[in-house]
Amino acid sequence: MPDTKKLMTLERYLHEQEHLHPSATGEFSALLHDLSVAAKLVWREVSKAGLINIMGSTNRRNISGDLIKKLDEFADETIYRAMDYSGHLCVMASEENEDILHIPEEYRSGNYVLLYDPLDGSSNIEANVTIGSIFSIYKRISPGDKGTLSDCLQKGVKQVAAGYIIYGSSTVLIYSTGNGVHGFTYDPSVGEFLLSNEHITIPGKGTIYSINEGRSCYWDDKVRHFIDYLKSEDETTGRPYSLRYIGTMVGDAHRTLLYGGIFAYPGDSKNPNGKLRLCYECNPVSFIIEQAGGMATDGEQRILDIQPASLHEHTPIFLGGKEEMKLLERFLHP
Ligand code: AFP
Repeated sequence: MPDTKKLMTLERYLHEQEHLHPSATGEFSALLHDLSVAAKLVWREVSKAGLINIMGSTNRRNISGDLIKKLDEFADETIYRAMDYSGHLCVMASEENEDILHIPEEYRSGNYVLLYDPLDGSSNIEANVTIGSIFSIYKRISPGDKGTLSDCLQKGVKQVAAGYIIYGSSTVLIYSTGNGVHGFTYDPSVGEFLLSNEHITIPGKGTIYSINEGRSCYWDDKVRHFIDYLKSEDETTGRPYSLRYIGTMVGDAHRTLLYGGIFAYPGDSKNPNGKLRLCYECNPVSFIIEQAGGMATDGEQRILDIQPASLHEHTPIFLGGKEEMKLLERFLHP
């Protein structure tokens, strides 16, 4: 018999999961399927990013005569259009848009809310460095037909599903519906995402720290002492740690998910709330990290417990395996 794991497409996996839960309506499966279609379209453009520049360098129009769009704008529109018609969503919000995005009048309004960062790390595109798309799904809380801002401003703990797609040396979709974290790798030759990592767990202890050390002159002493500790030598505790920093949050978080260690974008004297966005980056990634057995905080409280006050607010973040997160706590709250 062939190894059926190798034949496990995202579609089939979602279908089988749905059957394990008799009350499931199939709405999640439909939403995740539509997201995977958007991911394939974004992957197609991302994988020819350099070519788009070459083709666009003369008259900024592609071969079909369409205006060439920046990739992040393309990803933003593609995800919106892949998700707007299904009747499952009542509202969306994207990191690229100031306000919430309503569902077009011609389509039904549904029970769910989608928040997304269409292309995280877009300043890395030109250098061919890993970028990704991140998503969060919530149940709507507002009455009525159209979704509202309040539907989008829910605590991360209310997420019913979250995940991301990484366009790296291969394209990988990671998601959780609160029942573990699962990964699917895109096989372009068959046009499908195939199950590659089921029930991913973050190592309890790692060997890597990940932070923009160029900003260390702005850090407070507690963060500095913690990082100094990780960098100092001690064989019995596995130090020094190695530094890895991509500058794409979803890439750094994905490596932390698989290899363990800690990723941080702390607040500092220039940016007290750090740089990363609570709703579009920190909540979905923290949901995944927690589901994989890790932890994510802003240094004071669990990221998923923060009540967002606005769509684009920032928060400091520290996430990683249990051992490094407990160690961090000792430095932040001695
Ligand atoms: P861009 O989308 O502008 O590239 O920003 C990416 C990002 O929001 C996040 O993905 C990175 O972790 C972070 O910025 C990197 O910021 P620094 O350049 O300040 O380290």
